[in-house]
Amino acid sequence: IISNPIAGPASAALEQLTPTQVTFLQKLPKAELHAHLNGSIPLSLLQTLASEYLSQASHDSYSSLNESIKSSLTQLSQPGGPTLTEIYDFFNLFPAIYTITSTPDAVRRVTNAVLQIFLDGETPQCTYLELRTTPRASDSMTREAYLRVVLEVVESYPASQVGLIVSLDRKMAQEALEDCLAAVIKLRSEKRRIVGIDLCGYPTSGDLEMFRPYFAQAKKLGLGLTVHIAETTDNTAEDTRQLLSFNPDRLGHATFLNEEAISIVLEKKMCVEICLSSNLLCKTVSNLEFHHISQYLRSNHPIAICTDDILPFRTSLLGEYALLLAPAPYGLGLTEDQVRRVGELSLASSFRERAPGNH
Ligand code: 6MZ
Repeated sequence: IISNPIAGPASAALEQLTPTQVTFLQKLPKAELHAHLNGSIPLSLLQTLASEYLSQASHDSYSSLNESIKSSLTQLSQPGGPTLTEIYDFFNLFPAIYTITSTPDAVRRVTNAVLQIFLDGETPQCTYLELRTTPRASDSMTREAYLRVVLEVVESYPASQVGLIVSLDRKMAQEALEDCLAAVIKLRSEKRRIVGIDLCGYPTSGDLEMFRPYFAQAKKLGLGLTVHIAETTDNTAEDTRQLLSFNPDRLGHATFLNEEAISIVLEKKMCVEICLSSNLLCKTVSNLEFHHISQYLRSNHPIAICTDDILPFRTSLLGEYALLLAPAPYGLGLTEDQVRRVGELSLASSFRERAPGNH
């Protein structure tokens, strides 16, 4: 059920469940709304791509990689994948992953593999998936070409099953943002299946004000907006205030919202995308008992349970739902009725209706 061989919190929770409970979770209608493409590549495929890269790269191109990329490539090829001591270790992996997924062929293969994990098989992980990814230009692709490759795979599934969110990275320069938005506008005009925009990346970097006109433009196109917010204690109150002023429909993580922010989120009913294993393994939440999900469950506020990045967080959507159902200390010990309600809330918060042709 979980593709990473090293156990994490989700596999420990799954082990606590009876076969009947597992079947209940498998059949439960639910939406995965927060899954990053390049954080969800199965370890076996990453290892294949890493060895292909190492065998094809000329000695010069390998030796030009910096030591940290070389060390991440080595970590990725260990049986259990990378070890995370804190959230910043996680972000340091991406330069290595991007080194081996920078051709159209690699992007097609990883997108296919990730969609298969979530959607194929006898018991798909979810009823509906919103996959997100950051358009990346390389020697062999423009950002638009990157999106076209991903969309081609996404659109091989029905619109009722999957939609694409285009992520913008907090570190992007204005020129890259312009390029991304131009590609999104063009692809929407061709009725390609982009349903929303996300803001992600290293939690404290970037000049947020620069994003304002781009988010406004995306909203005008009818796209949903979700932003990673207050993910670490390093995020300031001003950062949070600014992100909320963009009027997002959904929020990623929202772990460290202050009182003022919480009241806005509750009043505007912004859906909170909750990634339990991600928070535990990045150590932004020490224990499920203290997780901010509790306040939203108490007030029946819209939430969606999501995986974030299944590879480093050693999870699956089923595993994340197991964390709801399993008894403490393995999980939150919710009842099946409560878990069913959470599944409904996730489906109600999707951007599915925003697919071209639907609005
Ligand atoms: C913030 C995250 C993230 O877009 O290349 N990403 N950003 N917080 C997180 N939680 C721990 N997990 C992933 O997928 C990888 C990119 O998603 C963002 C990072 O910017 C990462 O580079 P794509 O498909």
